[in-house]
Amino acid sequence: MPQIETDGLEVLETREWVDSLDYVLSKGGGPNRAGRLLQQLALHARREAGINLPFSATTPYQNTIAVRQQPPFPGSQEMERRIKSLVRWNALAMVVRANKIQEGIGGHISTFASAATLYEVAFNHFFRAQTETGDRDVVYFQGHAAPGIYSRAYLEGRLAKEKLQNFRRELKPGGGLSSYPHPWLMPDFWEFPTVSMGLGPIQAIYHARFIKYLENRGLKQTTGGKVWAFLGDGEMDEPESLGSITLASRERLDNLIFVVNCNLQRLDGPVRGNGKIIQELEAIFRGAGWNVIKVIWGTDWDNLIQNDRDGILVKRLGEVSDGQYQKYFVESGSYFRQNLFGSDPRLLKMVEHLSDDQLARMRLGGHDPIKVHAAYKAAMEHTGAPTIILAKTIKGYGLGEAGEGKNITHQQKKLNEDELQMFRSRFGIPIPDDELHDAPFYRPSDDSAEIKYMQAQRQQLGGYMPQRKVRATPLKSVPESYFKEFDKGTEGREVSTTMVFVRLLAKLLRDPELGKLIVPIIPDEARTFGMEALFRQVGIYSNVGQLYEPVDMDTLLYYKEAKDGQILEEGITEAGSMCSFIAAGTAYANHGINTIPFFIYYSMFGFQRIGDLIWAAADMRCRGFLIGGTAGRTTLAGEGLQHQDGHSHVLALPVPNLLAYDPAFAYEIGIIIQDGIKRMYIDQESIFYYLTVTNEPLPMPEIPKEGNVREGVLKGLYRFKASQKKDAKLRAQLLGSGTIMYEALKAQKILEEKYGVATDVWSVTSYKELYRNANDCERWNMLHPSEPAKIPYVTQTLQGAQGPFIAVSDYMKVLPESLARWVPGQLVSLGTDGFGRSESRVALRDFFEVDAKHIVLATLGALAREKKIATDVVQRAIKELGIDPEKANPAIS
Ligand SMILES: Cc1ncc(C[n+]2csc(CCOP(=O)(O)OP(=O)(O)O)c2C)c(N)n1
Ligand SMILES: [Mg+2]
Repeated sequence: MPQIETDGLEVLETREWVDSLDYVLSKGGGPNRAGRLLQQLALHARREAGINLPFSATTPYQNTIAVRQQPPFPGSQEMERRIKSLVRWNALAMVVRANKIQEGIGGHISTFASAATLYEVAFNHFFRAQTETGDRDVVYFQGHAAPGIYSRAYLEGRLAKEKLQNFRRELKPGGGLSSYPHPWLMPDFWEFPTVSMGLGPIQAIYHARFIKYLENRGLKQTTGGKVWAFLGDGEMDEPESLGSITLASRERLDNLIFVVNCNLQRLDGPVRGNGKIIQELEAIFRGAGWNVIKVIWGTDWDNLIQNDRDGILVKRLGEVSDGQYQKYFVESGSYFRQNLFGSDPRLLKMVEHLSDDQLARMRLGGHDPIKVHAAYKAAMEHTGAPTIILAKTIKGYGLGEAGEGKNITHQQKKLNEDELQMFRSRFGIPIPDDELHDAPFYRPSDDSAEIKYMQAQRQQLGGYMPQRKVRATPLKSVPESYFKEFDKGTEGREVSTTMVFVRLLAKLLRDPELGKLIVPIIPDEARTFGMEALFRQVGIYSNVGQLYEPVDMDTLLYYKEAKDGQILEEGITEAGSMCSFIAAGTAYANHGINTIPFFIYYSMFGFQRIGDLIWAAADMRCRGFLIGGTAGRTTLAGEGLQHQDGHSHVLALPVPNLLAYDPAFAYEIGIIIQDGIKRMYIDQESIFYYLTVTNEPLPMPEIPKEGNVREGVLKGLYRFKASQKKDAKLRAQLLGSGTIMYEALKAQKILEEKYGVATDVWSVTSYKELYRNANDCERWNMLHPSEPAKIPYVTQTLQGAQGPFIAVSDYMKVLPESLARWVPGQLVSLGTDGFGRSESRVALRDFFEVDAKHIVLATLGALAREKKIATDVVQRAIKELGIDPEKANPAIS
């Protein structure tokens, strides 16, 4: 803020300068020329007198768009006001009714109440369901503004009244409306689940980037669609909201528009009571290179601000804190006059022509369609950078005593009769007093002027929004040949399952049809996973190509960036990478393109770091493959506690439509990925995959000839290696997974050779699938008691195999234990519960008791419990195997 001058001569001098500038602005070259002139002045001042203008991250507390730059409003303001009132009423009624019928069912009134103008201007003039070039806009609606969006859809005739009546009552006969945007629950309506705060903004950024990627790679022909994200000012505190904003400017995402509803409040109270959220966000986004448009004051303020030649009013407006502004919203006009303008007699003079009432009704920018329209138009036309619109509003606008601007307003869902009456009258809804008590919905007839107007506007913009559609046609086939190679194994050559995966990926990338649809996503771990060959093969995506000579240009596998590069090398951001995964995995719906994302990352930084984004992906019916690299608690030598993952498969359990596999062998990976592509992209199932791969080089076996291995791999269990000792008296079954499978195979040998125990070794590729199937059967049996019981796949498969059953994996013991009820015999589970250690694989497996000797011991112990061998044998084995029975428990050490 500049100093305000009081010295008469200085004031005069300043006036002269300002007048000169005004002259240039009006008569000379306009704003551009004026801008250049100011820059030259600043340069001159620095060069001649060493004057450095102080850095300012913010601009004064006024609208970015000057009144004279405002375009004329293209529609009927009066008509749009009436429509907006109808939307407001039904949104409010929806929540009030729901809570009348069942107290505590929840819902939000005040968020949409503050955002109604922001949405309505966009619905009537900007959101394009289809552009002239066949493209479209995508919109991330603020999650808890959902009642307003439903309300509009009701007025548009897209949602029946019964649906609105069942807001938040989704299990009612005929269905209801979900509380927030959930594509899983309303797959024809919602596209993006946004109510977990912060996930909307970061996804919008990566989505806008992914659209440019599709265009630059020639997968999407048309351009011009915008990604809009409607956000709360409180929501901007989430690290995800701000964490990736420089990506948007770096990538020049002029197809991205953030609209932040700055109602100055969050759930509990003010967002920045002692500060100013609009100024804070302006500084952050300006600093990050965004185009920032502030929409603070409505038309009512235009004259005051224009007449503020010396800037004293704008200075005062900039001094007042948000907490105090909130107080003005709930106070009288006289309080406003005294408190804000009373600080300076000149200010009081500026408003003396306005009554207290007029002062109290001075509208804010976010409630003024003219200002909002101007901002949207400027955002649409801006090139070279993303735009953020910071619109000042009042939370609970229109609720009056029931909550307008009050701290309790976020949770307000009940209005008494007086409050309903007031709201009804304020917005002119033609419902008589005696019908008001249960807040009836109100929709004028189809041929009313309001409905006709809103329909015409939407028609002009290409249709209704939001609307979720699957726009891609299914893939025809998955080429078999790429997967077959893995059935042969490696003939003794040692390779890691990561290498197997990378090889498969490289092959798929070469396919003339499928290849271009693959989207490899890596958060700065390509070299960790031996994927650097792909840099050269398909290139790293860069929106500007490669503007430098890469340091390793003379090598075969140089770091190649290209405009049509295929790899999304995201840098160190698992959250950002996951957003790219979601954008690519939902492009079948959003853009009609069957992109197939493969996101490979350190498995430890997946579910436990970005679990909420994975949950959102599931909700969104996202497709693709999450690949947890260096997975397993004991397969990663040296790295220790922070890196060794022994629980991602447990964390994968809660995600309902996620299939999780822990493959041991090359052919298993081939089978799973082939079937995955088929199920997701040909059969169009709303599922996605999690596969763990490890970095331990091991010889990959051939696919067993006997049994239906393919089915077993996919369902989660099959016999990999039967014992040759048909006549053995002692028998047991070993269940192995991932790399620990090799320990099970070693144990099989020791048990047979040293202890005369014949064991079959089974490969468990997916505990999750087995668990899901068993529960499904059990549930069906419970509900159909008089029909023949369904037998879970795990039980069917192990039936006849003589127990005990010893299961071992590189994950927590709870995974196999989840199946205990359905395993036909005693189940003993070995796993890696506890914190990891920096050590060698051998030492780690000893520490976690998942190596061959512990498998042997567990097997003998189980046989002893079944009285098939004597305890002495087990006692002796502990010695023979070199196990220290007093060693610390890894689970808690
Ligand atoms: C990650 C997350 N944390 C907490 C919440 C609960 N919550 C829902 S709305 C809300 C306040 C939102 O404030 P703001 O972003 O300013 O939106 P407004 O309603 O004011 O427009 C909170 C805390 C949530 N939905 N997501
Ligand atoms: Mg808010």
